[in-house]
Amino acid sequence: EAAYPIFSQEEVTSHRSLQDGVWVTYKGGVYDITEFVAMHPGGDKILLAAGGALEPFWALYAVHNQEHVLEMLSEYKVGELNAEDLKKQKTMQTLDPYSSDPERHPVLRINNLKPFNAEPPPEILSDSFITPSAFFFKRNHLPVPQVDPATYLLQVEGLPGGLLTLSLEELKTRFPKHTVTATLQCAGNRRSEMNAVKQVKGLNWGIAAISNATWSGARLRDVLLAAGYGPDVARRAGHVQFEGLDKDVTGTTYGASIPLNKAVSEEGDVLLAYEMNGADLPADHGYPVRVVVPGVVGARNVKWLGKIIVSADESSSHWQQNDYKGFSPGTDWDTVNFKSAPAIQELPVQSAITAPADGAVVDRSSEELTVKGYAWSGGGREVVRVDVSLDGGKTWQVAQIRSSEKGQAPEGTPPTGRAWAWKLWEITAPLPPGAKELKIVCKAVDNSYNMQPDTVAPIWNLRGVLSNAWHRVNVKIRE
Ligand code: MTE
Ligand code: MO
Repeated sequence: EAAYPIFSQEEVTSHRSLQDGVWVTYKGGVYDITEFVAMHPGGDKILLAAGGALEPFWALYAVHNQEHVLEMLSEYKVGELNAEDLKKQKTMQTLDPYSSDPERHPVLRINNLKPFNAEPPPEILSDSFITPSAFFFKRNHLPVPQVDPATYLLQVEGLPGGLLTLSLEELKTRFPKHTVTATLQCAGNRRSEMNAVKQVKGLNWGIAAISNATWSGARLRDVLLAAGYGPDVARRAGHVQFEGLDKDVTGTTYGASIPLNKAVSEEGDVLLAYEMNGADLPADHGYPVRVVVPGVVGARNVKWLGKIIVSADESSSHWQQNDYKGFSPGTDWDTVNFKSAPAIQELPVQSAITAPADGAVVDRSSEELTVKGYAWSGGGREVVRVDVSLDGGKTWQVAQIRSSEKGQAPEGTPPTGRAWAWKLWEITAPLPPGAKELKIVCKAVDNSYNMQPDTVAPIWNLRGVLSNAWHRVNVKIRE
């Protein structure tokens, strides 16, 4: 191997821009990746590592395609880091930003450990209308921040009253406590089915990146009114931005925004929640305060809430601007223009089969089969019907919406436009005589008569979001 020149950390650190060149280190090697960055402007988080080590970024963004980066790196090697600076780097890197993450229940299926992303087994999901917090899916982009409730302060900016600062105690005592049962769903729920059509970028979620809980807290509307919100504000502002207290290595916090209308509407039910299922929010779900935006994609339900900003603009965060948007199946990473699509807010109608599992075998002697699942729609639209087929969609039966069960669904229909919670459904049907296999399919209909598309390919998109095709499960019958 040819001897490479030796560089100090200081020399590496002086290369942090396209003008001065972009250098990074990896395992003691020094790499000049200027050309790569110039070819992929803004497309890769790699620029954040400019002048420093790649390793801590890979610990944070473990999901980003490391193999591809490694391959590309080998072409750009220009030198070695001197021994002393390499030793310093290694000491720093043993400080794991995830070491204070909370314990999690072992039943969860882990999609990614650091940051922690996990979903429950589907059959657990449909066993209870309210998902116990330990089983609620968890989707973190960053380490879980440790927040001291005694010193926690929530800041509210951008209103005539000036900066409003609230302690946890003030949030709990100055505003009425409001309780809402709402389903959260990640935009990437059921992404694995898109992956099966053609590779997408993102965590390979199954059908359980969705859960339902009871949330209690102050209404965002009440807090904004207390900070001086009024009709004049509505004329100049259009968005409410949220910043989390979770930060990446550069100090950038998780952020998102929702339309101002949703935030201030009396029927919007947007909460600054401090309780989940009747207890303090668990660390993974945003302790001590998170935003709950019923009917809206998980990504806008900002956890570990630090700041609220009423603004003319959407959040400028990566997750609002360059992620969580839908595109045509024909759009790929070379042609995608994130500015051309709106940020996902309300989600489309969804349903899935939680039991039996795909590939299950049922005995002919059991004569009957019970199929279970969930159904939900965004924007407060109520699911009014779930159709189930056992023969791949040739014939259909209407499933029963379950009402008496653990963590019981409220009686009656929710107010129009405020159906925030999912519906659990089931159907028990005789095994069709002669059939060796059942092709079970489900599809839901909401009260705007929105229906799910029948196949994945026409809704495939490069980020694998909004995956809501008919859900299909195949089951063998053993004679
Ligand atoms: N809020 C912060 N501060 N940091 C995050 O990483 N992830 C978002 C959202 N809020 C996230 C966040 C995403 S993408 C989803 S789907 C939901 O939180 C998941 O909420 P849960 O972990 O309570 O299920
Ligand atoms: Mo998400």
